[in-house]
Amino acid sequence: MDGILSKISEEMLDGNSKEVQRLIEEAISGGIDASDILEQGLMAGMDVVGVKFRSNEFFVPEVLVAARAMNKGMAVLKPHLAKSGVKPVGKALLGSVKGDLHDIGKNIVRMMFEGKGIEVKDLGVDVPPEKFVEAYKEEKADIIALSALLTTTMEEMKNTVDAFIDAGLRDDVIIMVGGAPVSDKSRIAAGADLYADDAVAAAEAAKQALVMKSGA
Ligand code: B1M
Repeated sequence: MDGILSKISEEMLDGNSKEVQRLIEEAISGGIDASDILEQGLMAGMDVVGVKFRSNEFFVPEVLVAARAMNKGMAVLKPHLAKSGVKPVGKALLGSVKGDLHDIGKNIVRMMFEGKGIEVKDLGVDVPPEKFVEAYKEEKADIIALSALLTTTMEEMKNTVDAFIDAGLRDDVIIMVGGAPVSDKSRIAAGADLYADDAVAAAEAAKQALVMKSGA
């Protein structure tokens, strides 16, 4: 079983979904704990993806390919994680704001969140403020993550924050914003809590906020 976890990471980086799934099955039958496979195989691989993305060694296609392999691996691993009682570090509701149909960056944010052990409910694109609030009531997430790619849709970040205020739920959630035209200045204008300029930073900031929230 030696080295199988790093092999899972390597195959994930190369986007070899089938091999990732096969190795996970082999690791499970070899008695390796599902949480070790998650942390030292898939999540460790996703950390490497993050480093390579930051250093321009990986671009969007490579990230998507690795992320797809991670998802395929997760599908095999999930039932075993549930059995061994591994809980996600928190839950995020993610979406591109109302009027915004761009989702490539949002999808990378989702993969990076999942790579950090954060459960994600992806509400898709063109998500109106009231849908975020409704979904929050149903899902009880910790983080609301808003992606905006157009200067014209950035105001929807503030409208979404305001919808949480109007619903009396603002203090219950951490609201994070991001997307190409978004900056920390726009975060302040929207009344959000966190801003991250890329998907790697977003996942790191989200995990840190969740750890602080849980008081760990
Ligand atoms: Co559009 N588009 N587009 N487009 N599009 C841009 C954004 C634009 C900059 C192009 C340009 O004019 N140079 C421009 C916006 C100008 C502006 O407002 N400042 C623009 C425009 C104008 C439009 C339309 C209005 C065009 C038209 O119809 N006249 C239209 C609007 C549609 C709508 O949304 N209502 C439109 C449509 C489209 C397509 C549908 C054709 C397609 C989207 C396909 C899709 O997403 N499924 C598209 C694309 C592909 C682009 C460009 C070329 C690429 C965007 C992208 O995916 N980048 C873009 C120009 C460009 O950026 N070169 C452009 C790659 C992606 C990985 O980066 O999304 O920035 P990004 O995500 C990053 C970070 O921003 C961050 O992490 C990601 C990874 O590190 N991030 C977060 C993202 N969300 C985050 C959330 C976080 C934290 C970080 O916390 C929650």
